[in-house]
Parts: sequence; C-alpha cells; structure tokens
Amino acid sequence: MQRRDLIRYGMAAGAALLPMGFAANLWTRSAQAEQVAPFSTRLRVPRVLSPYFSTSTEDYYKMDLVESTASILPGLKTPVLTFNGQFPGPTIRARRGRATRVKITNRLTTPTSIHLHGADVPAESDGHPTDEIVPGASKTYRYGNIQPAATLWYHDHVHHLESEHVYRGLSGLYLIDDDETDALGLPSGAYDLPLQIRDAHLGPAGELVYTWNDFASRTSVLVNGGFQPTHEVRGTQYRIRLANVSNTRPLRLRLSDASEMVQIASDGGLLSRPVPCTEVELWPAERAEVVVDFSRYAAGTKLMLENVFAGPSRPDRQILQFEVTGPAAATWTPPALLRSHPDLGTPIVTRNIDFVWSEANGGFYSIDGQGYDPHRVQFQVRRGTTELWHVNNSDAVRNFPHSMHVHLVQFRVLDRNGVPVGEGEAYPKDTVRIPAGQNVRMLVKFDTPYTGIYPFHCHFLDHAAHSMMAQLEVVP
Ligand SMILES: [Cu+2]
Repeated sequence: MQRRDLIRYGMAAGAALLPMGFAANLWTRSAQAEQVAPFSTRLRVPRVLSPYFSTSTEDYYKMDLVESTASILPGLKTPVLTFNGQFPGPTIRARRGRATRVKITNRLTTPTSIHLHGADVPAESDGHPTDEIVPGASKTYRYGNIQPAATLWYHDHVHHLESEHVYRGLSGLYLIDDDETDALGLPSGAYDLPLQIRDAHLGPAGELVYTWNDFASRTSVLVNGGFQPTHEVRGTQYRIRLANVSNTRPLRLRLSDASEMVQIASDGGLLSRPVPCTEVELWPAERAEVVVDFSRYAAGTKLMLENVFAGPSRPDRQILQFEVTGPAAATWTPPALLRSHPDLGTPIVTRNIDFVWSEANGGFYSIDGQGYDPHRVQFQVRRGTTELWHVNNSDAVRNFPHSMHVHLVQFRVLDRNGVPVGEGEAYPKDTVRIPAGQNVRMLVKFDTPYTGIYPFHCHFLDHAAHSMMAQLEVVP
C-alpha cells in the first residue's frame, strides 16, 4: 500500500490523534535544535521572483518544483521540496489589475497542484486537489489579480499529499499591491518585512521529520525557513507581514515587551482602520500585517517576537530576535481610515456547517460527518449573492481545533458563540479559526466573476489530508 493510501485510510505509522491540551504535555524538543545557540543565524528574506517576460498587461513567471537542501540549522543540510530550489519559495509581487501567468513544472516524483490561497481566480487556475500536475508535466496558472492589495500565499494542494508537501517546503508568498495601499505611504522596501512562520520536527541530522498529525513533535518554529533567526532593524517603523504557514500550530504573537503594534491588514488586505494591539492570533493559513515602531528603542536593544501559546519556560516561545540599530526616526503616521469595505448585503441563504472528528470507519476528520469526495458537491451557491454561515466545531470529546479556509472569496466573520469578533479578524478573511465548542457566524458574498467548483476545508493541513475538505459550486 502506498503512503497516500495509508494516509487515506488513517493508518499512517505513528499517527498521533491527540487533542491540543494533551499534546502540549508531551512536549519534547529535538536534540539537534537544542544544541544551536539561539539567534545565531540571520533571518533570510525570500527574494522576489522576476518575470521572464512581460506584456503591457501581463507578467509571465515560471517555477520548477525540485528537490533541494536548505540550511535550517547552521552547518546542516536539510532535504526539502522547493519552488526553484528555495525554501520557502520565492515571493511573487503582483499588481491589482495586471494579470500574472505562472508556469509550474513538476520535477518531483509525486503529483502536485498549486493553489493561490486567498485569490479570486478561475476554477481551472485554483489548484483543485485533483487537478494534478503529474511528475514531468507543466501547468500554467492564470491569475487576474482583480482583488485589492493583500498578502496571499501559494502552496501545494494535491489531494492527500498536500500536508507532507507543504511541510517539506512547497509554499511561498504572493503579494498584491494596489494604488490605494501605495497612497498610504506605508513602510516599503527593506521596511516591508514578510515573516512566514511554521512548525517543524527536526530530526538528529536536521532533517524534517513528517509523521501525519504529529502536532506534539513539531516543536521547532521556523521563520522564513530558519530556526530562531535574528534580524537587524533600524530605529523606524516596519510593515511586518505575518503569515502562519504551519501545518498544525496556532500562534499568538507579541513582542517580548508586550508593547503596541498597529494591525493594518488581515488575510485579504487592509482593515477599514488601524487597530492598535499587543497580540496577534494567527492559526494555520491566517495572515495579518502590523506596523511596528522600533524608534522607541535605544540602539542595541534586543527584542523578541514570541508565540505566547508556548509557555514562559518553553524554549520554542521566542521565535525571532530583532536587534535595533540607530538612529531613530518614525516617519509614518497611521491614518484614521485605511480602506472603505464593501457592504456584503443581506444573506439569502443560511447554512450550518460542522467541522468535527468522526468516529466512523476508524476515525477521520469530517465536514458534516463526511470525508472528502472530489466527485461530491456539498452545495451550490449563486454568484453575486450573500450567505450566512454558521460554522460549528461540535467536537466535545477530543477538542480538536480547526481553521476553515474557503477558496475564491473573502468573508466577514461576525461573532463566536454570539460574541462579536474584534476588527482585526472581521474582514477581509479567507481563513477563520474554529476552536472546539465554538459556533462562528460569517457572511460570505460570492462576489466574483468566476463560476465552478471550489474547495473549502480545514487548513490544519494534516486534517485536510484526512479528509476534512468539501467543495461548493458557484453557479451563474
Ligand atoms: Cu482541522
């Protein structure tokens, strides 16, 4: 039986079906990571990919999926799966209204399907789980970039193998810019800093150990592909793009002195106004942009970015060090308003959707008690209309957490168990956290020119692989 079949039938060796609270007690740390002096390596910032061809309306890119090695821990070469040999993949910078073509050639030994997370794209370019690029083949994805500026990310989405593929490196950022965001004069260039944060289980030789659903062992947190890196910052403001690209690790991020950050964007782009905060909670696949003002620190100050979900005594709490250099100057003043958001209208349909572990067939992650079937459409939605979704996590036994991602659209999160959510996680969202015991209400408007079949699924990718995924069909 091949590995993908093992995953499919839930018999992958060592599969640990542990609720989070229990898993935390089993915390261990790889001996190799423990030997590395913290913050002894420099943060890497993935380079921006250049188009190989451009017309007046479109940029053409190509990326090869290849096996390579990465330096995650100093002195060790970790085998990884990559876009163009880079871990994480190169960043693509697109512009609203200007189309992009990305030709992907699969030089791996397994099929892939590349999804642009958070993007409003045609179904044939969505990276559907069964729309495989088989080994040796190529596919060109076409993205219209018709949506507002946002921090999106691309990653493998092929059915069953997406979890291990992304874990081994198949992801990267895709940033859309637009005139409206440019006009805000946000920190740019070296002061526009993307941080892709993810969990990993590093073995004795620095290798990435993948065991399906093994949350408990993935205790090393990598930032832009490095373990506990350090980054020199000037005494000024930075636009920091935080992306939780973990398979299974929720993050609650803050600066080690608990000082203020200003959140300016969520998954799908700018908030309506700046939101001061001291913490940003991001579950797998969620993003947020914050402006951090380092001018308040004296040159020489060292400051940590921490994940407070890891307790104070845990060595995986501090994930990145900022080292402040002088001189200090703050140049950006947050405006009262960032962007006016569309009125999502009045819902014409209400749906109840349950993300829950099912004990049937030996146990699996289900949506409404069902596993993923690429031939089944859960429901049809009418393009241009608005729906009210009650997304429930009714798991009262194992308390598994989930984060739900809906392809194609940005939605508005209204409330959790009746309590309105904060502005920082309301709109625009494409992924929402669904802790056990919560019912999350959200408005979803299918405001898109496209029709066809699109998945919605848990973005704890180990859960999606087995098989917490379903699909809807957008009809005219
Ligand atoms: Cu899940």
